[in-house]
Amino acid sequence: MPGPQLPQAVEVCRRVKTALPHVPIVWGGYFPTQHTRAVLRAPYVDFVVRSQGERALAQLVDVLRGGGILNAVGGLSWKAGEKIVDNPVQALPSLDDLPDLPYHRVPMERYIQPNYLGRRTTAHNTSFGCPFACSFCAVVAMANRRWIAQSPARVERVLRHLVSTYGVDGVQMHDMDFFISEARVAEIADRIADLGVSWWALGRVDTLMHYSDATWRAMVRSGLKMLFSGAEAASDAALARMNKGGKASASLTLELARRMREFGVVPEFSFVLGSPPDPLGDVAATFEFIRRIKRINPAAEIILYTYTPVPLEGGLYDEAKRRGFAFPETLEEWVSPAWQQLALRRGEGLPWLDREIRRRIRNFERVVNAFYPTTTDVTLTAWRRGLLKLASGWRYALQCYGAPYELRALHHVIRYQRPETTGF
Ligand code: B12
Repeated sequence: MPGPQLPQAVEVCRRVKTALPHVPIVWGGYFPTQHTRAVLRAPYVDFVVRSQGERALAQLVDVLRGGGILNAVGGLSWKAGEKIVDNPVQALPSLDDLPDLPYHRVPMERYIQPNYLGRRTTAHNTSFGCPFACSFCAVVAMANRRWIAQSPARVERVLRHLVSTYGVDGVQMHDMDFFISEARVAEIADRIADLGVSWWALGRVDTLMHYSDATWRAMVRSGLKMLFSGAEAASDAALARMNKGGKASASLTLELARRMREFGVVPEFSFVLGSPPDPLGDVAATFEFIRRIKRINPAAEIILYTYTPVPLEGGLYDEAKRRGFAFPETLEEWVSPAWQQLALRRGEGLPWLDREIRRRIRNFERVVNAFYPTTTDVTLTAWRRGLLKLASGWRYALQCYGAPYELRALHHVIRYQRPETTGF
């Protein structure tokens, strides 16, 4: 991923390359897939694996050991003298054909944490990819609109193993989109219903509104507690500009908030704020929309991001380039504090988001989060929640979001956790 771990990766690789120049260094994942050239320009990175990694990494190791040809490794980018060669990505292997993860080889206790879902929560990916092509999303470059999934039987087997061997009672399904196939999800729900596991996953608003009540009931029975959806925007025109696709619409988001209230599942809606061409208008409309969501379902979590380009030609990226945006060309530039901030999607350093717009977003966020404290923070006691609500009530009622210094001070005292940075 881009972000805080990048400086560490650069530093470690630089040192390894100096100490052990013969050791090949391979990068993979979201960041190298999107910014292959910048990564391979570094003298301390030899290879980049783009897209899915399991098979490609094994193939590369075989070639490096046995002396085969690099062109045969799917999705590999490599240096041939001055030139960089990009091998095509191969068909994605079926996830059921990949071996089970060897959990016993890692200290699993370190990957099991208490949170809103359970006392012993861990993560699992049941699928890879997403068939949509939203113009702000890094998944598109990674999966190129393909989607492959573990069968319900495989998912059941993995979860049973996690429960019986490690005492897991909560699972975050970290899939790019867990809910693409209703039949698969319904069967998974039936198969894991007796496990006593609470779970969380991400899905599209339109997909979830399309699900039958019977499937929703099965999901609830099986322990679904919270569900993340990209609401993205307050208007259908903005959704179209984002190339959200499907049947996504702002009114459907409101309907999902209502439906999830009925089923007792907490929705987590994320927004991509301040997109060109009218960032200020977009921000104001989104604030109003969020207030409507909260009226319908006060438990809904709200996560505010600002549009941060991903290198997808066409759509928003073209508009961003027209406004003077350009990605760094070297890793050294990427690890600078300014680009680290940008990678966090909070709006720093984007030509179309001036200080005033960023300030408005942060102030609004501060007031909403105080008036509706997150349900996911298990350390927030009832009186702390009450205090936050009391202190912010007048601001929320009067829509007076400016300069909320007292709330900032309060958030310092009552250590407040943002869902997007803690895993929810
Ligand atoms: C879990 C998660 C988090 C967790 C991370 C928890 C943790 N401790 O790891 C939390 C909630 C903390 C988080 C935070 C953030 N996240 Co996040 N997160 C994810 C999520 C849901 C899953 C990532 C994951 O672990 N996948 C499982 C691994 C196994 O899969 P994978 O990364 O795809 O890896 C495969 C290939 O990429 C490849 N591969 C990966 N690494 C390597 C290495 C080598 C050598 C090789 C050969 C191959 C290879 O092989 C793997 C198997 O096929 C993704 C969305 C998604 N579903 O993928 C977003 C995602 C990665 N996050 C994203 C963002 C933006 C953020 C934040 C910036 C949000 C914010 N504003 O705070 C922060 C940044 C945090 C940081 N430190 O950088 C974006 C990245 C955008 C981008 N441009 O790249 C994503 C893609 C979501 C999105 N759709 O936009 N995130």
